[in-house]
Amino acid sequence: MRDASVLDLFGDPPQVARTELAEGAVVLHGHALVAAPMLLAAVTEVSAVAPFRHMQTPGGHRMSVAMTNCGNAGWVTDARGYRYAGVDPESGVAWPPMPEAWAAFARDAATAGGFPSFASDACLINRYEPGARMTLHQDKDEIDFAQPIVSVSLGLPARFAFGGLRRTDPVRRVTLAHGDVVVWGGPSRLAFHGVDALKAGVHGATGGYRYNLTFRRAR
Ligand code: MD6
Ligand code: FE
Repeated sequence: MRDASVLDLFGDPPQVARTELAEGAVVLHGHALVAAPMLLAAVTEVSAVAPFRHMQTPGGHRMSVAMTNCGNAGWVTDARGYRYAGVDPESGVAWPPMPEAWAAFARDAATAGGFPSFASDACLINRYEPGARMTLHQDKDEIDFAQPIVSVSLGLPARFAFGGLRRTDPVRRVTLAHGDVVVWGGPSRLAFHGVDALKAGVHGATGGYRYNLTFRRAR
Protein backbone atom coordinates (compact mmCIF):
# COMPACT_ATOMS: atom_id res chain seq x y z
CA MET A 1 0.00 0.00 0.00
CA ARG A 2 1.18 3.48 -0.73
CA ASP A 3 2.21 5.67 2.16
CA ALA A 4 -0.70 7.96 3.06
CA SER A 5 1.19 11.20 2.87
CA VAL A 6 1.37 14.50 1.09
CA LEU A 7 2.04 12.45 -2.05
CA ASP A 8 -1.68 11.73 -2.18
CA LEU A 9 -2.28 15.37 -2.98
CA PHE A 10 -0.65 14.69 -6.31
CA GLY A 11 -1.95 11.18 -6.81
CA ASP A 12 -4.84 9.88 -8.84
CA PRO A 13 -8.05 11.90 -8.64
CA PRO A 14 -10.72 10.36 -6.42
CA GLN A 15 -13.00 7.88 -8.15
CA VAL A 16 -16.34 9.47 -8.83
CA ALA A 17 -19.69 7.87 -9.54
CA ARG A 18 -20.27 7.16 -13.20
CA THR A 19 -23.34 6.76 -15.33
CA GLU A 20 -22.78 4.99 -18.65
CA LEU A 21 -25.18 6.55 -21.14
CA ALA A 22 -24.08 4.34 -24.02
CA GLU A 23 -20.87 2.84 -25.33
CA GLY A 24 -18.40 5.75 -25.40
CA ALA A 25 -20.59 8.15 -23.41
CA VAL A 26 -20.23 8.48 -19.65
CA VAL A 27 -21.26 10.98 -16.97
CA LEU A 28 -18.52 11.51 -14.37
CA HIS A 29 -20.58 12.86 -11.50
CA GLY A 30 -18.88 15.67 -9.61
CA HIS A 31 -15.65 15.34 -11.56
CA ALA A 32 -15.44 19.15 -12.00
CA LEU A 33 -16.41 20.14 -8.44
CA VAL A 34 -12.84 21.02 -7.43
CA ALA A 35 -12.13 22.82 -10.70
CA ALA A 36 -15.48 24.67 -10.76
CA PRO A 37 -14.29 27.95 -9.18
CA MET A 38 -11.35 28.09 -11.62
CA LEU A 39 -13.63 27.28 -14.57
CA LEU A 40 -16.21 29.90 -13.57
CA ALA A 41 -13.58 32.59 -13.00
CA ALA A 42 -12.32 32.03 -16.52
CA VAL A 43 -15.88 32.15 -17.91
CA THR A 44 -16.07 35.66 -16.48
CA GLU A 45 -12.73 36.57 -18.09
CA VAL A 46 -13.61 35.11 -21.48
CA SER A 47 -17.05 36.70 -21.56
CA ALA A 48 -15.60 40.11 -20.67
CA VAL A 49 -13.74 39.95 -24.01
CA ALA A 50 -16.20 37.91 -26.07
CA PRO A 51 -19.62 38.58 -24.54
CA PHE A 52 -22.43 36.02 -24.42
CA ARG A 53 -24.81 36.51 -27.32
CA HIS A 54 -27.96 34.84 -28.66
CA MET A 55 -26.99 33.59 -32.12
CA GLN A 56 -29.39 33.04 -34.98
CA THR A 57 -30.03 29.59 -36.42
CA PRO A 58 -29.71 29.18 -40.20
CA GLY A 59 -33.53 29.18 -40.24
CA GLY A 60 -33.60 32.63 -38.62
CA HIS A 61 -34.54 31.68 -35.06
CA ARG A 62 -32.87 33.31 -32.05
CA MET A 63 -31.26 30.64 -29.87
CA SER A 64 -32.53 30.68 -26.29
CA VAL A 65 -29.08 29.65 -25.06
CA ALA A 66 -26.51 32.49 -25.01
CA MET A 67 -23.06 31.48 -26.26
CA THR A 68 -19.44 32.50 -26.45
CA ASN A 69 -16.19 30.64 -27.18
CA CYS A 70 -12.52 30.47 -26.39
CA GLY A 71 -9.68 28.72 -28.17
CA ASN A 72 -8.38 28.67 -31.73
CA ALA A 73 -11.85 28.27 -33.16
CA GLY A 74 -15.34 29.11 -31.98
CA TRP A 75 -18.65 27.52 -32.92
CA VAL A 76 -21.01 30.01 -34.53
CA THR A 77 -24.35 29.99 -36.29
CA ASP A 78 -26.03 32.59 -38.45
CA ALA A 79 -27.97 32.79 -41.71
CA ARG A 80 -24.97 31.21 -43.47
CA GLY A 81 -25.09 28.06 -41.35
CA TYR A 82 -23.27 26.31 -38.52
CA ARG A 83 -19.48 26.35 -38.53
CA TYR A 84 -16.28 27.05 -36.64
CA ALA A 85 -14.81 30.52 -37.03
CA GLY A 86 -11.35 31.69 -36.04
CA VAL A 87 -12.59 35.14 -35.10
CA ASP A 88 -15.56 36.36 -33.12
CA PRO A 89 -17.98 37.66 -35.77
CA GLU A 90 -19.24 40.32 -33.33
CA SER A 91 -15.82 41.93 -32.90
CA GLY A 92 -13.80 40.65 -35.86
CA VAL A 93 -10.94 39.65 -33.56
CA ALA A 94 -9.72 36.24 -32.43
CA TRP A 95 -11.62 34.44 -29.66
CA PRO A 96 -9.89 34.64 -26.27
CA PRO A 97 -7.28 31.89 -25.94
CA MET A 98 -8.18 28.68 -24.17
CA PRO A 99 -6.87 28.97 -20.59
CA GLU A 100 -4.05 26.45 -20.01
CA ALA A 101 -5.86 25.11 -16.98
CA TRP A 102 -8.97 24.45 -19.08
CA ALA A 103 -7.13 22.41 -21.68
CA ALA A 104 -5.41 20.41 -18.93
CA PHE A 105 -8.73 19.83 -17.19
CA ALA A 106 -10.36 18.63 -20.41
CA ARG A 107 -7.49 16.28 -21.17
CA ASP A 108 -7.64 14.72 -17.70
CA ALA A 109 -11.43 14.38 -17.85
CA ALA A 110 -11.24 12.73 -21.27
CA THR A 111 -8.67 10.27 -19.93
CA ALA A 112 -10.96 9.48 -16.98
CA GLY A 113 -13.74 8.88 -19.47
CA GLY A 114 -11.69 6.48 -21.55
CA PHE A 115 -10.20 8.77 -24.20
CA PRO A 116 -6.53 9.44 -23.47
CA SER A 117 -4.59 12.23 -25.22
CA PHE A 118 -7.52 14.51 -26.03
CA ALA A 119 -6.14 17.83 -27.27
CA SER A 120 -8.98 20.35 -27.43
CA ASP A 121 -8.59 23.49 -29.49
CA ALA A 122 -12.04 24.99 -28.94
CA CYS A 123 -14.46 25.46 -26.08
CA LEU A 124 -18.07 26.49 -26.63
CA ILE A 125 -19.54 28.13 -23.55
CA ASN A 126 -23.33 27.92 -23.22
CA ARG A 127 -25.32 30.01 -20.76
CA TYR A 128 -28.86 28.91 -19.92
CA GLU A 129 -31.43 31.18 -18.29
CA PRO A 130 -34.78 29.83 -17.11
CA GLY A 131 -36.70 28.48 -20.11
CA ALA A 132 -33.59 28.15 -22.29
CA ARG A 133 -33.22 24.79 -23.97
CA MET A 134 -31.35 23.04 -26.73
CA THR A 135 -33.29 20.90 -29.16
CA LEU A 136 -31.98 17.50 -30.21
CA HIS A 137 -28.85 17.86 -32.32
CA GLN A 138 -25.62 16.16 -33.32
CA ASP A 139 -22.21 17.78 -32.85
CA LYS A 140 -20.88 17.25 -36.34
CA ASP A 141 -19.13 20.46 -37.38
CA GLU A 142 -15.75 19.18 -36.17
CA ILE A 143 -13.12 17.71 -38.49
CA ASP A 144 -12.15 14.56 -36.61
CA PHE A 145 -14.87 12.39 -35.05
CA ALA A 146 -12.19 10.18 -33.49
CA GLN A 147 -11.77 12.93 -30.88
CA PRO A 148 -14.28 12.95 -28.02
CA ILE A 149 -16.16 15.90 -26.57
CA VAL A 150 -15.83 16.83 -22.91
CA SER A 151 -18.85 18.66 -21.51
CA VAL A 152 -18.89 20.34 -18.08
CA SER A 153 -22.06 21.42 -16.28
CA LEU A 154 -21.92 24.31 -13.81
CA GLY A 155 -24.64 25.93 -11.72
CA LEU A 156 -28.34 25.10 -11.98
CA PRO A 157 -29.15 21.47 -12.86
CA ALA A 158 -30.62 20.51 -16.23
CA ARG A 159 -32.28 17.49 -17.76
CA PHE A 160 -30.07 16.17 -20.52
CA ALA A 161 -31.64 14.03 -23.24
CA PHE A 162 -29.42 11.45 -24.90
CA GLY A 163 -30.60 9.54 -27.94
CA GLY A 164 -29.12 7.47 -30.71
CA LEU A 165 -27.67 7.99 -34.15
CA ARG A 166 -31.07 8.78 -35.66
CA ARG A 167 -33.17 11.74 -34.55
CA THR A 168 -36.14 9.44 -33.99
CA ASP A 169 -34.27 6.98 -31.74
CA PRO A 170 -35.59 6.81 -28.16
CA VAL A 171 -33.90 9.16 -25.70
CA ARG A 172 -32.77 8.58 -22.18
CA ARG A 173 -32.81 11.49 -19.72
CA VAL A 174 -30.28 12.21 -17.00
CA THR A 175 -29.92 15.19 -14.68
CA LEU A 176 -26.64 17.08 -15.06
CA ALA A 177 -25.75 18.86 -11.83
CA HIS A 178 -23.05 21.37 -10.89
CA GLY A 179 -19.68 19.72 -11.41
CA ASP A 180 -20.86 16.85 -13.60
CA VAL A 181 -18.77 16.04 -16.67
CA VAL A 182 -19.93 14.13 -19.73
CA VAL A 183 -17.23 12.48 -21.84
CA TRP A 184 -18.50 11.39 -25.15
CA GLY A 185 -16.91 9.81 -28.17
CA GLY A 186 -16.32 6.62 -30.08
CA PRO A 187 -19.58 4.97 -31.17
CA SER A 188 -21.56 7.72 -29.39
CA ARG A 189 -19.74 10.64 -30.98
CA LEU A 190 -22.62 11.46 -33.34
CA ALA A 191 -25.49 10.62 -30.99
CA PHE A 192 -28.42 13.04 -30.93
CA HIS A 193 -28.76 14.94 -27.67
CA GLY A 194 -30.41 18.01 -26.20
CA VAL A 195 -31.25 19.89 -23.04
CA ASP A 196 -34.78 20.39 -21.68
CA ALA A 197 -35.96 23.89 -20.76
CA LEU A 198 -34.08 25.09 -17.67
CA LYS A 199 -36.13 25.41 -14.50
CA ALA A 200 -35.75 28.68 -12.60
CA GLY A 201 -33.67 28.51 -9.44
CA VAL A 202 -30.71 29.94 -7.61
CA HIS A 203 -27.33 28.24 -7.38
CA GLY A 204 -24.62 29.36 -4.97
CA ALA A 205 -21.96 29.40 -7.68
CA THR A 206 -23.87 30.82 -10.66
CA GLY A 207 -27.04 32.53 -9.41
CA GLY A 208 -29.91 32.06 -11.84
CA TYR A 209 -27.92 30.41 -14.62
CA ARG A 210 -26.57 27.12 -15.83
CA TYR A 211 -23.28 27.13 -17.75
CA ASN A 212 -22.06 24.33 -19.95
CA LEU A 213 -18.55 24.15 -21.36
CA THR A 214 -18.03 21.79 -24.28
CA PHE A 215 -14.44 21.14 -25.21
CA ARG A 216 -13.83 19.95 -28.74
CA ARG A 217 -11.16 19.31 -31.28
CA ALA A 218 -12.62 21.49 -34.01
CA ARG A 219 -9.78 21.60 -36.55
C1 MD6 B 1 -25.41 21.27 -22.64
N1 MD6 B 1 -24.39 19.99 -24.35
O1 MD6 B 1 -25.19 20.38 -21.83
C2 MD6 B 1 -25.29 21.04 -24.11
N2 MD6 B 1 -22.78 18.22 -26.96
O2 MD6 B 1 -25.79 22.38 -22.31
C3 MD6 B 1 -24.16 19.53 -25.58
O3 MD6 B 1 -24.75 19.93 -26.56
C4 MD6 B 1 -23.18 18.47 -25.73
O4 MD6 B 1 -23.11 17.96 -23.42
C5 MD6 B 1 -21.90 17.23 -27.20
C6 MD6 B 1 -21.39 16.46 -26.19
C7 MD6 B 1 -21.78 16.70 -24.91
C8 MD6 B 1 -22.71 17.71 -24.65
FE1 FE C 1 -24.04 19.15 -28.42
